[in-house]
Amino acid sequence: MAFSSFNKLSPVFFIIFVLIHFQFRPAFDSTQEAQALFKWKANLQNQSHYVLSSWSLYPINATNNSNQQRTKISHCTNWFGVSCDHAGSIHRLNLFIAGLKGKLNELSFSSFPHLACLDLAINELFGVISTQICNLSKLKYLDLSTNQFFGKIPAEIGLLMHLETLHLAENQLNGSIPKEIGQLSSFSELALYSSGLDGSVSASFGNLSNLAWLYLFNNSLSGSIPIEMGNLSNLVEFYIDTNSFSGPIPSSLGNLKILEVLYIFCNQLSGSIPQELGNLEFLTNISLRSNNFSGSIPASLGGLRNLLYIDLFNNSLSGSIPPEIGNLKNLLI
Ligand SMILES: *[C@@H]1O[C@H](CO)[C@@H](O)[C@H](O)[C@H]1NC(C)=O
Ligand SMILES: *[C@@H]1O[C@H](CO)[C@@H](O)[C@H](O)[C@H]1NC(C)=O
Ligand SMILES: *[C@@H]1O[C@H](CO)[C@@H](O)[C@H](O)[C@H]1NC(C)=O
Ligand SMILES: *[C@@H]1O[C@H](CO)[C@@H](O)[C@H](O)[C@H]1NC(C)=O
Ligand SMILES: *[C@@H]1O[C@H](CO)[C@@H](O)[C@H](O)[C@H]1NC(C)=O
Ligand SMILES: *[C@@H]1O[C@H](CO)[C@@H](O)[C@H](O)[C@H]1NC(C)=O
Ligand SMILES: CC(=O)N[C@H]1CO[C@H](CO)[C@@H](O)[C@@H]1O
Repeated sequence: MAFSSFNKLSPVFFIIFVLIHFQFRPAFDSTQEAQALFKWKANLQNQSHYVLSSWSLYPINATNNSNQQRTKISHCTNWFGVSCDHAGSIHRLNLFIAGLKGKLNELSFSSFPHLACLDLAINELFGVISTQICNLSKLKYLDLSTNQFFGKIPAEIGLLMHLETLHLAENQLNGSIPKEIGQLSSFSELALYSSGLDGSVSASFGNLSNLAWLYLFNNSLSGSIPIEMGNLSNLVEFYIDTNSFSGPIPSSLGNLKILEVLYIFCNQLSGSIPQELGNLEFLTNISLRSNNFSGSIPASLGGLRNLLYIDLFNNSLSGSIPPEIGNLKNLLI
């Protein structure tokens, strides 16, 4: 009896709940997000305005609090590149190859507490990457590659605790890769190639236990390859070619059990090729070309059953080619 009358009443409770929920929803106001985007748009150069023509504040300034739902729906559903979560706050900004020209820092980062994905790749955005980027505290995916950003990568990137992917490739950055990136325990993909970076790679990178893809090629990075890189047990692709790394290849790289690509060509690395590289049973591509490696080619490389490509050209290697290399049945080159 009690249950059936409750069931009859429940739609009423539901409606009351909905009314309370939307009338008295505290603090977070999604119109602020829309206004922050609109302000950024106004500061971008004219060519950007065409692609962002859907970013209009008209429906927002024409409404008041009693129909705020409509306001949310407007920028969440109608604005190019903007996606919201179920609560109406902006979750993703996908504006890659959008012809945007101007400064990223005119965007008020602290206005987007729920932003998880910011993709601005392949535009003409410029300026330094602001330390305020750490205010995007829910960010998982950040792609600013192929723009005209300059200056250093702010150490504050290391405060983005949810960050999984960072792409800053093909910019005009300088300085070193902040060691603080080593604190990002969810990190899986780092692409910083062709971006003018120098300095050494911190041993703290060995802490990135989820790192799968590391693309640092074509910079001016120097110093040794940290032994701790051997701790990156989920690493699949390792590109540090075309830099100024020196010293030996640490034998710990033989611990990278699922590694498929090892490109370290065009550096100033020396010493012998560690026989432990023969443990990399999933390795398909290895290039050690154009370094100063000496000594003989380890017979263990004959155990790399999945190898498709090997390039040892332009080193100071000596001795004969071990017969075990003849076991590499899949080699294409
Ligand atoms: C940009 O657009 C505004 C208004 O449409 C115009 O007044 C201004 O001259 C334009 N600036 C450039 C550099 O084209
Ligand atoms: C809202 O903004 C539009 C465009 O900026 C403007 O034309 C309109 O007058 C504004 N409406 C109100 C009620 O302020
Ligand atoms: C790095 O780039 C910034 C901004 O372009 C510049 O002011 C600074 O001098 C550069 N530093 C070095 C060491 O080149
Ligand atoms: C290497 O990076 C520089 C910028 O630092 C860029 O100008 C050049 O085109 C890149 N080279 C290749 C082969 O990608
Ligand atoms: C990261 O690695 C460094 C050096 O290898 C170590 O000193 C530090 O405690 C590690 N930090 C974290 C957060 O694991
Ligand atoms: C990381 O690597 C270093 C050097 O190879 C080693 O001493 C250390 O125990 C490793 N740390 C972890 C957490 O595996
Ligand atoms: C509103 C807010 O959280 N602002 C912070 C943004 O990040 C800087 C650090 O770069 C902090 O100082 C601000 O307090």
